Amino acid sequence: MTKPLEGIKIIDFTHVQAGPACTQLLAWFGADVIKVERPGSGDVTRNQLRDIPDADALYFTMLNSNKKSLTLDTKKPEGKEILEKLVRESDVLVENFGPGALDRMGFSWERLNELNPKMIVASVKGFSDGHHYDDLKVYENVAQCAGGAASTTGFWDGPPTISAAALGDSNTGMHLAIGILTALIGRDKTGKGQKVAVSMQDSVLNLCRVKLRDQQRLERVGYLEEYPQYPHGEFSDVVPRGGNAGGGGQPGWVLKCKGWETDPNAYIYFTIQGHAWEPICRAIGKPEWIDDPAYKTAEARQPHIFDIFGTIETWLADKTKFEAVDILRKFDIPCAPVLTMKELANDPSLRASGTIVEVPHKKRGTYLTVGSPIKFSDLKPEVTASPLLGEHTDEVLASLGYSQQEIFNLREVKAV
Ligand code: CAO
Repeated sequence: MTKPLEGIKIIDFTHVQAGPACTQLLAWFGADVIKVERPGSGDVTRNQLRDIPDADALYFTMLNSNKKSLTLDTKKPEGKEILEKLVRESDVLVENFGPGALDRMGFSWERLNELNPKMIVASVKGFSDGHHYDDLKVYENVAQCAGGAASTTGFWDGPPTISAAALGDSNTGMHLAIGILTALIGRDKTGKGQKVAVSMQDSVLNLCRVKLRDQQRLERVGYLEEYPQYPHGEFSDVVPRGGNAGGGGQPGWVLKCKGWETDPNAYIYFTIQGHAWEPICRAIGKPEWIDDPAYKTAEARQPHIFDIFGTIETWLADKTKFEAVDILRKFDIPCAPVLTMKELANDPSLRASGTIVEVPHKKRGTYLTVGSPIKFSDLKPEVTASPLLGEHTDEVLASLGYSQQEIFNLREVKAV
């Protein structure tokens, strides 16, 4: 089967997580992704949080599958010459260096565009160009704070809280992938490449748009009826942290199930969907609530919503999270068990769908990773191992016309 991105050549000048997540996705869909790494050390994540001595860390292997690795010192003249050759014959260059690093290396957008006017140059930075913080280096949690996620996550009586989900890193990489694919389609029409830039702050904010919605509602009416602070607590003039409250119009909360005293994940998420009130009452054995004016409407329920959740917890007390969901699903109630990483890793449905995959690796043996979350009818993305440092240096240089002797000489001066 021909993969949709086959024939698209990508110079992957990325490191850590935001950039590599983007190029990995494109590699799964068939692009020829050549990761350019500094000789001797490579992407810093190869060494970070190692669990096996002398083998690439999972941090690296889980973000760099399906790629080739070329070692190149792009600060040396020989390295620059090789990069220029690659640029001339590539479709995309992706980078997420600190601000100005690519310019200092001598590869500004203008220079790259001069070398190959058809090439798309895609960048991740912490803040967008021209932003008053655009000189800052940024990691995941910094972006979550700058993009509005931290101030709105957690409990009202605790500090701003970081989400475990990589809203700053992988999320930004996904935005960049959409930008690259859009620019490739644009190039088919115009014949021209362009610069695609995504900032981590903007990408986090894009996912926090319901909180910007809430800021405007708060300013207009002075309260947010779906937050636990309503109606008994106080609102200030900024969107508060709402704990586990539902973000839309449906109240919800994390509720204890059987075993919660000893198992920190014996919980389900329960949603009180307005039109599902009758089935909820039937499911939890409270048919008398169906027509009770104190319970019948969402407005009537809101002032004592936590008492209602308390009653549901009493009903849940003798049911595991899985048993509870198996009952509630029959009543069409939106809910799910709170799943641990161990449960997800062993989930037969996720294995069958290719969302969790086992990948054989030359040095590590087999490791687990997350496969493509996007499913196609005509493409089954296959995940192959991440490359060893410099594994494809000879192959890539030979394809650029370098002889064995020339490659030997480049190694002698540590340019590759
Ligand atoms: N050959 C020679 N030099 C190389 C090279 C190569 N193959 N690859 C990288 N370098 C050089 C760069 O040119 C740069 O040199 P100068 O600073 O002297 O110009 C240097 O390595 C360091 O690059 P950096 O600033 O990107 O690295 P850092 O470790 O100091 O910062 C990070 C890391 C992530 C904070 C920064 O890259 C950044 O802010 N990136 C943009 C935002 C981003 O993507 N963050 C998410 C990372 S995932 O959490």
